Amino acid sequence: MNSHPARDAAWIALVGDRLARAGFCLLGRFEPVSDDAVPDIRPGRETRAVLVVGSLSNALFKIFATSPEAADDQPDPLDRFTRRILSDLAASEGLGIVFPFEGPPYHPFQRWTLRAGSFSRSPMGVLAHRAFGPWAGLRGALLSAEPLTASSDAGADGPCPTCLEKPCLSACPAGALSQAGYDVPRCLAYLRADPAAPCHDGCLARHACPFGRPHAQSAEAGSFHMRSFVG
Ligand code: B12
Ligand code: SF4
Ligand code: SF4
Repeated sequence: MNSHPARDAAWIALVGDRLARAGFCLLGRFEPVSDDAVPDIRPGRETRAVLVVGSLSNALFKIFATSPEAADDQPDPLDRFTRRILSDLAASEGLGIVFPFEGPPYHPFQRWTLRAGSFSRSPMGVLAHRAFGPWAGLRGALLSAEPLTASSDAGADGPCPTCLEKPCLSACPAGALSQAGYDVPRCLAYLRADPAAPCHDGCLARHACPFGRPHAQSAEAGSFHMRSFVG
């Protein structure tokens, strides 16, 4: 007997509400095929649907800041907070869960988010969305053994293919971004050489994107992420 509620539009909305109350958001969903490299929930229990969970930093940070993980001086507080909250939600809904920070090898979270729709890959490497711009973090994937009965509500494709000027590319003071991609060592060398560089409060290239400006990271959230990136 299936003890879980039907995975219909009402259930998806309920999961979305629970995520929003905890500071997260439902970015999209898809039915995996073998090329997607989505794991089984456990041996013999295949994943039939994936719900991609993300966050917008400013909403998440308000809630995360009051959590025990934010105050315990242990490593990776945001990842531990995310694991606790999303694992509880997954268990209560009879879902599996995997995280982007598990690895290496890492789960291909950007590939999964592109499969869910509404995003495009930006020249910076991050995925961009018409409403959220380059500001959505990817936080987890909920795995359902039951197929979803509601059809996908993915919106229009992400903005990058039709963004002709690509202001993100020219905004990098280190010249680390070009049509050829993101030169990570060059970006890091610039940041490490200049502790006063404005990028330490958030990547200037991301801030140059005209999409999703209301969701741009605050200096507090930006410096939290940049500290963990610069190491
Ligand atoms: C390793 C890693 C890095 C490494 C190396 C990236 C690389 N060259 O592969 C480093 C440390 C450089 C890095 C940096 C950043 N990262 Co990073 N990173 C990851 C991680 C943990 C694994 C990537 C991976 O190997 N996946 C496995 C492959 C098989 O999966 P995939 O989906 O097909 O992966 C694709 C991406 O890796 C992409 N890619 C290639 N080069 C780059 C470069 C960048 C900057 C990004 C974002 C992606 C990217 O190409 C892969 C093949 O299609 C992912 C989380 C995850 N699980 O995916 C985050 C992730 C890709 N990173 C992310 C972000 C935001 C960043 C930063 C921008 C944030 C920051 N401040 O720390 C920085 C860049 C610095 C800046 N200028 O601001 C986000 C992207 C969110 C989005 N909207 O797309 C992710 C998803 C983490 C998250 N939890 O949200 N990252
Ligand atoms: S500036 Fe244009 S190309 Fe760059 S991330 Fe934003 S929409 Fe994409
Ligand atoms: S953090 Fe600064 S140096 Fe690095 S890619 Fe962004 S704008 Fe360029």
